Amino acid sequence: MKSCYLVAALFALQASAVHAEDYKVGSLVIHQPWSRATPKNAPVAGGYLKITNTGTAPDRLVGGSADGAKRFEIHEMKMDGGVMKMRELKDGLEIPPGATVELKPGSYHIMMMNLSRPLAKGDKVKGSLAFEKAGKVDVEFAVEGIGGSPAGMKMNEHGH
Ligand SMILES: [Cu+2]
Repeated sequence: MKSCYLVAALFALQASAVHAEDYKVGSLVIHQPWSRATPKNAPVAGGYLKITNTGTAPDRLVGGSADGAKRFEIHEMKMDGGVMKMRELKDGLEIPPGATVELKPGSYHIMMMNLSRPLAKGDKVKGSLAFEKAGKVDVEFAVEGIGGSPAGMKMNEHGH
């Protein structure tokens, strides 16, 4: 019964990001990178994806790049004294062996900062991800609609 539930959950997730693709590097599989359309004059966009480590050793997402973004950071969101705050993960994000780590709104995410142009729904943003062991892989972020912002995800909390 557990596997049926998982399959249903996977279909639900895929339906929300139908334009995106999977990428492989080393023993890592990167599922469906996507981003969100940005409001005019908002120089920041989130990047979301899932990373599965099919190997036997841990790896870390340590950086990357996105076309048009001067800065590319890996963030986490956490409750801090009742307020949702985000901070940069300076040492990157660990992908344990056999695990799938999801970067999603309200949780771990990539922050594309100082964007040279707004992102529009349907755009593809070329970029790359850098892993400590697996190395670098080129990916493409599919830009979805603006949708609702996760609670507490405010630009002024970045403090950069
Ligand atoms: Cu952030």
